[in-house]
Amino acid sequence: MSYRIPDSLIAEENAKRAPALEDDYAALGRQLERRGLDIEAITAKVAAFAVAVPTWGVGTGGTRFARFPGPGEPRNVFDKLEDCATIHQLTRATPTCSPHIPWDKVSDTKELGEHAKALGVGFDAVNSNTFQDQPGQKLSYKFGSLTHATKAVRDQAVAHNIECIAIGEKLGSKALTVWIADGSNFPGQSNLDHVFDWYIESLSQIYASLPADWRVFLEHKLYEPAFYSTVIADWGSSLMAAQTLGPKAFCLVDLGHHAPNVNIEQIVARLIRAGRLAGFHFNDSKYGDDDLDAGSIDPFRLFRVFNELVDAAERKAPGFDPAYMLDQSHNVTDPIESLMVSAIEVQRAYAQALAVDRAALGAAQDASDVMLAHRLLKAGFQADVSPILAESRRRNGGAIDPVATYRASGYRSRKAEERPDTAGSSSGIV
Ligand code: LRH
Ligand code: MN
Repeated sequence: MSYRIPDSLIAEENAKRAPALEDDYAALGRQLERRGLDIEAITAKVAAFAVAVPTWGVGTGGTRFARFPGPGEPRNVFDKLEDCATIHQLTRATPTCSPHIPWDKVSDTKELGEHAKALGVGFDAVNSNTFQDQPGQKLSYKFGSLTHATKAVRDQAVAHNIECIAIGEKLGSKALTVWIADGSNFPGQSNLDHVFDWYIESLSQIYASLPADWRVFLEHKLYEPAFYSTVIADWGSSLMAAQTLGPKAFCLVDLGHHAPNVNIEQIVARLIRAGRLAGFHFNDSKYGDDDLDAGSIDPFRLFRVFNELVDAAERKAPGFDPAYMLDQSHNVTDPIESLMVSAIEVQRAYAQALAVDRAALGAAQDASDVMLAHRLLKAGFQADVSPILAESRRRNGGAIDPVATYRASGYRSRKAEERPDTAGSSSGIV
């Protein structure tokens, strides 16, 4: 029987921290009340907030230079789901995971679904992969996949995406995320217009295979692995494609997929306006698509994104139903600790955005009172909402301090015993 953290240990660890939490929660409640905000209303929303964990994120990630696996690496998707379940057990913020095919492909998908159910984990959007060649694959994706100049390659990539939908259906997913690496490294290498035609031609076939209640999420990315042009490089190309394909096509925003200093929250506002915001791959970055932990480099940016999301929810923006997922690579930390902390930092940005006095902000904006408007927004970001996050975990049966409780459990060293090092286990990215 593989080790699971006993709920009694969580209760024990919580008992040590409950008095301090009650104190801090009451103090924050009084502080927010003075600003006309009800802490209970915020806590209730935070307790209902969920972000999906990437199955590919629970193994140690790497770069093209190296990967330094840690002890107890997940050996296969069954181990990955166990670790996803542990993240949810402690944070109560990650009830679903986002699978990646074929990295998570198994011979018996039904068995995988039952394993996940037994662990109390569900499935969010399924991700296709035509950015790598698989062993035994007939045609290579070296020069592209859904937009390859050769129709047979495009058809092979379309077939893979349709297979991902079939697998996702068995697992209970309701969306397919399509990110393609297609692009060029040399001016002249590809016709920048033809490739978009082929993208629409291929996605139309995938779109036609979507079950009635499914959505397709188009993920744009400025560059990498293509370093001169990328077919779906920005939100404009993604939105053009979504609007061409039909009402079930939406635009997914991976925070790391933009040029430095791009105003991502404004892109979010525009996609909400168009009714085409699919949702997010949350992470953080300083230079390129660094896939660092969400909120670790620029938490104010994450807050500004959530400010747009809370505003859209409050004004009941038509078609507003974003999917929240993490997409990170954990090269130097225990992936479970990084994913727990990242899920909490995403919740923190949400709670801070809920701690903005929106009526006063709107009035200051309408009065062009620049400094008052800015300070009203910053007041949300500057509120230390940690007691709200901990209290929502405690109420949901999670750990007041997930990282401390995880460490107290010895989960990682138990997994190191259970999961003998399998050289070259490709659990993380690369
Ligand atoms: C591309 C990406 C995409 C995933 C991959 C693992 O950079 O963000 O979402 O398929 O990372
Ligand atoms: Mn992504």
